[in-house]
Amino acid sequence: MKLIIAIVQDEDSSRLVNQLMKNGYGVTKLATTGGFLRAGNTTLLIGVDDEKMSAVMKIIEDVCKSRKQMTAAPSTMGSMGGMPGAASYPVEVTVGGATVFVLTVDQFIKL
Ligand code: 2BA
Repeated sequence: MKLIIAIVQDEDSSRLVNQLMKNGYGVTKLATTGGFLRAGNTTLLIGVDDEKMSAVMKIIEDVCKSRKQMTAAPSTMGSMGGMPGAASYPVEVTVGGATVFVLTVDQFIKL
């Protein structure tokens, strides 16, 4: 069994959860924040049997299309990653798509 940890854009998350549920996969949705943009994103935990991995990856790929976006990146100076009053600067970032980690699950227990 694998645990898929997928970090996706908030705007893609509802559709992705719907698609996963519709296809019978269990999913947990977490509200998270990206370290670079300091903006909300969504992390999904999806436990899946090994042979279903590629089907789940296909759903993620189909729903989470990447696109380019200009954004104001925060200054990364200072101990907490930003200095009060420091100017932000515009950067082009690729958003959407998905950042996916796949972990092997030792045990899956429901009590
Ligand atoms: P953020 O850290 O907010 O990053 C959002 C997007 O900003 C990134 O998209 C990337 O396109 C851009 N970006 C990140 N760091 C950058 C930098 N130093 N300079 C220029 N552009 C930069 P993704 O790479 O698709 O990442 C989307 C979200 O996935 C990230 O949000 C973060 O929450 C998570 N993530 C990405 N890589 C990760 C990792 N190695 N470990 C844990 N979480 C990760």
